[in-house]
Amino acid sequence: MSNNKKPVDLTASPDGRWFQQSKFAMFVHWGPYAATGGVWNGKRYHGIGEWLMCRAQIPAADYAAMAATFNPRKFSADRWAALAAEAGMKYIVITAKHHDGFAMFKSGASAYNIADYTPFKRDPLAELAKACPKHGLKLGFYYSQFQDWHAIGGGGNGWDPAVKGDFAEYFNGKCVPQVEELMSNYGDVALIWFDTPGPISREDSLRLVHTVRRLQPQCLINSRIGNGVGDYDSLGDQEIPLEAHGGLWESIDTHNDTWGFVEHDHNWKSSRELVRRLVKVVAKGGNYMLNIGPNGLGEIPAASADILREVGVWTQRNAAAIYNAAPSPLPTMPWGECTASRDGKKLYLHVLDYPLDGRLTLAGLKGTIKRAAVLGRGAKTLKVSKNAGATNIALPQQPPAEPTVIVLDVAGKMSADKMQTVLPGLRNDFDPPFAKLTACKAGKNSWMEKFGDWKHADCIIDWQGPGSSASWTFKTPQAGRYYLELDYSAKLEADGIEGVVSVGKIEIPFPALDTGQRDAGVPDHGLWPLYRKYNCGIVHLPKAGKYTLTIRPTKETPSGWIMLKTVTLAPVPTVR
Ligand code: FHN
Repeated sequence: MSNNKKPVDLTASPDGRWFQQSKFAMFVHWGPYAATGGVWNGKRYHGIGEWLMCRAQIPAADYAAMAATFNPRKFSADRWAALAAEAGMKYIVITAKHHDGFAMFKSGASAYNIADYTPFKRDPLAELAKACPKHGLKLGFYYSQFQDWHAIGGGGNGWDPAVKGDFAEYFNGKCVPQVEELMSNYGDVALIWFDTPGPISREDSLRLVHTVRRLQPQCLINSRIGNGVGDYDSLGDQEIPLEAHGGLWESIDTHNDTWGFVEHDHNWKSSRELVRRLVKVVAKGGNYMLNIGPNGLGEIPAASADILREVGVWTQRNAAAIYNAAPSPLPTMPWGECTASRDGKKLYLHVLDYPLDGRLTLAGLKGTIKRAAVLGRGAKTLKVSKNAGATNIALPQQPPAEPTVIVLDVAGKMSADKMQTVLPGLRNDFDPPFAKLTACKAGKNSWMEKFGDWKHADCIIDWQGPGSSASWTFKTPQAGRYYLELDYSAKLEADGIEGVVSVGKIEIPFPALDTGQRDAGVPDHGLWPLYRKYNCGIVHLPKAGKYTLTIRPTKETPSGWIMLKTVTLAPVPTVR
């Protein structure tokens, strides 16, 4: 830590190399809300648990009375850190203070904290600061800088007049001093994760940056500090991007459909799904930070912990393909994703959807493959052959792991043309970011399923009648038959407006169908879109070669027509 009196160089950014190498992290949402399990006065709230105080409009005094009984006596920093390390995570970020205003650390700035306000009396952050290094983990803190539903003047509490007041009073009296405490009392802090900046001023964001830099010059600050003054980018909640990004960034995800513990949410993503998501993020150049929500006793739910251990088996075996991996040099592949070693001598092919014919095809790859093998499964090599510009790797008949990673040792510089490849037996998605657009736009659509449970879709929107189109050029190494599937949302006004998909010489018309919309049930959010899959018909690609797939409306589209998420060429199942 630096001397307080030193002048602070706000232009000096911390070294982000450790962050870039880490790739996989544990996010922890934990506070008194965990003790309610998402139930208040006998009513079950579905959706994110840490928002219970707001959703049930609990007066600050009543919530504080509940918080005063918070006693997570089974909390073990060592067990949490051991689990994170076993899963293959490299750092932990824990809620030091969430929107409920309750500090999960001993704070001189506010007595409303776990050590002074509850029978528990311990400081979990101090215990984690000790445990994490023992397990090779770094530690970072989440801090809700604008929203504080307990402090007078804190942002976000529109239901309890008792906390109305001056924001500056809260900001100067609680927020800044608590950030100072976090930066002073816990040794090296790897990063600070601010959240929901709301209308916070640039001056206030910079004040926080200044505080962090003064006390911990190497502590990274995420983008949710607001006003564009963070060191790295946090994407939207539960957002896994389709496109590669440069710079330092992370996807943040939930294990079930909440951040804070909710006793009735059992919708755990499987270890296979978690690894798929981790791989997708790493292949695009980012970090994957997965949240767990410990319960009111301080235990990580057993179902969540068991799944994380399964993830650990995979990350350990496939470590070389994840940690410090470079993003994919290849375009989207229907069987999965690719990462590369930083020296460019190895490519890691993450086979997320195992080809039924046991052949992994890479079209348009230039360079020499010296050796192909299943990563972490001994020295046995796989046969590599070339055919009509495509590289084929003979896979073991049964997938040796899910997902299987194939490592290619390559000589010299590998390159790949960026054109998408369509392969039989696999789902070939055509995604909005890679389309050529004429008189329509690429947009993003986000909505909640349950409260706070965000979903995101890249979409093609704002179609301008028959002159507008989206197209993708692709190549295929062989003839094939595919279902042509659309995934889209359309409003009533678009119902019946015909579109046409052309692939080579084939033209398939289809009617846009109203998919309906859902009342968001949240003030100021209007209606959420609903998406549907629509099968337009079967497309035959008569031979190997290059094709263009184009979609367009045939009539004027006053309401913007469809929000198109994906066009897919999907396998046509056959009898045997
Ligand atoms: O409102 C919070 C929410 O409770 C949770 O902490 C997430 C995690 O990214 N951040 C906010 C919403 O984006």
